[in-house]
Amino acid sequence: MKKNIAIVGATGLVGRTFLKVLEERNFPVNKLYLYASKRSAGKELEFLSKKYQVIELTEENIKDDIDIALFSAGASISEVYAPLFNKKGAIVIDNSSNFRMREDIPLVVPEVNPEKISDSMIIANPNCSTITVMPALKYLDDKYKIKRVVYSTYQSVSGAGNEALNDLERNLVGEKSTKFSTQIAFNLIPHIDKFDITGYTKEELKMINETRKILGKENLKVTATCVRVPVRYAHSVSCNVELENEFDLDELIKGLSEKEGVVVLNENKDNMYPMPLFIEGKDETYVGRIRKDESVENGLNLWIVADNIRKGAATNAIQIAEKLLNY
Ligand code: 11C
Repeated sequence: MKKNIAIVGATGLVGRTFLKVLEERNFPVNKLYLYASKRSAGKELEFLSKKYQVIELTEENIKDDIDIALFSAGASISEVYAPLFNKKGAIVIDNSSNFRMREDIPLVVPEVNPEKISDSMIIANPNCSTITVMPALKYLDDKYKIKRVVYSTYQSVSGAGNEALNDLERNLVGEKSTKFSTQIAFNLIPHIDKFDITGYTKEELKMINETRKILGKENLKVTATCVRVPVRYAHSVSCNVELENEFDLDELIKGLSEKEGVVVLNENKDNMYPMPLFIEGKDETYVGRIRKDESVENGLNLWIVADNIRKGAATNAIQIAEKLLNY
């Protein structure tokens, strides 16, 4: 049955990608309501060749016939508006960090823990860097039991939104950044989101905590260093993993290549490994450079890349909505 869909944050990078992905996947949309801030209200966006006017996000403007609301407007908007949409009967799939660690809210990657989709009125979409690694890590955990993970991320500027993409372009013609604190072109910034008192950034803590919640291993040893790189789209993650069980590398690679949501690109001799430039626009997670880490027992190194706006945000949320259709 067709659903009435709302998009909150419709004019942003993820908001616009929701529209594209809904179209591409032939999601059964009946009515479509597009919400954004006052500044964007009245703008027109296209869906299936029809123009829709953006509605200002206010409590009074929330329609009472919405089935599913896809949110990508930041944590403070989600905090206020998700319960208001719920009150009008809409299930919210939220891209922000606001509800992710709440015990009563499922945090879902559909290829990993679809069983967590319950009758909760809010379902949280994980952080894009976490989503990138989850399908591969879930396979490794199911088959060999993960003991410890070390993440080093290489995150594209689009993760910080449109203004950050503009910074990269500005820097390339010699102008200063306005979104980032410093130049991102020809540079790396080992600082994503705010620092907390431990010296970790919130992005790093999100990867640590969300990994534990999604894999259902609250005591998993996991650490992360998150770095912004001058790449437009797609986040890359170097993962060093210690497994409890011994593995045969060829068998492990074959098993990974059969995991839903994973594409193995691991032909070193042909320079076939995942690179962000070529993963942009794709909906799967790409895994390469798969090799043993001989410095520890049952150690493994992997390089994983996914489009942060698509699988890391819009596509994952819409895959959750697809699961709701059959729920
Ligand atoms: C980035 N991963 O690349 C962030 C963007 O918690 O949903 C997404 C932040 C979040 O800057």
